[in-house]
Amino acid sequence: MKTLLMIKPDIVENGLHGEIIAFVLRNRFRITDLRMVSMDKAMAERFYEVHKNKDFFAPLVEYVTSGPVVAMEIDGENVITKIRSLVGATDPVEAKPGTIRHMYGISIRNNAVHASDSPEAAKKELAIVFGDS
Ligand code: 3AN
Repeated sequence: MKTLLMIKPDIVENGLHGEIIAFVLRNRFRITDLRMVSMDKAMAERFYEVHKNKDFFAPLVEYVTSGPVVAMEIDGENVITKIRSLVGATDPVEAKPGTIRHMYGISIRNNAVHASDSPEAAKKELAIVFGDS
């Protein structure tokens, strides 16, 4: 099973992506692909399609296209659930100590990373980010 873990633009801008990659590896996850990507508007809209009717959709697309992201393909048994638990709750205020969002998230929008939440989402998101490789 595979998932996508993506480090969001403000973290990359602040030079903290290396720490997150190291944290993932230290937790014994296997990164099978890794790429820095600048998402354009069309890519971001496809990526966040499930949220297209939400009021936070436009600012979310704006945010994720504001600079390069770092995308990781991670492989392993039950990796979707395991990575989601390493990432923590969507709102960093609710994320447990020791999770990526507790350590690096600053708000519900600027919550440091994205992690696929189902096998279908992982397949779609990996294709969007790594599709042309
Ligand atoms: P998760 O990333 O934990 O799966 P989703 O899929 O509900 O959470 O949300 C996708 C992204 O949309 C979040 N990572 C966050 O950046 C943004 N987001 C979610 N809820 C809100 C909200 N209420 N206000 C602003 N941005 C939000």
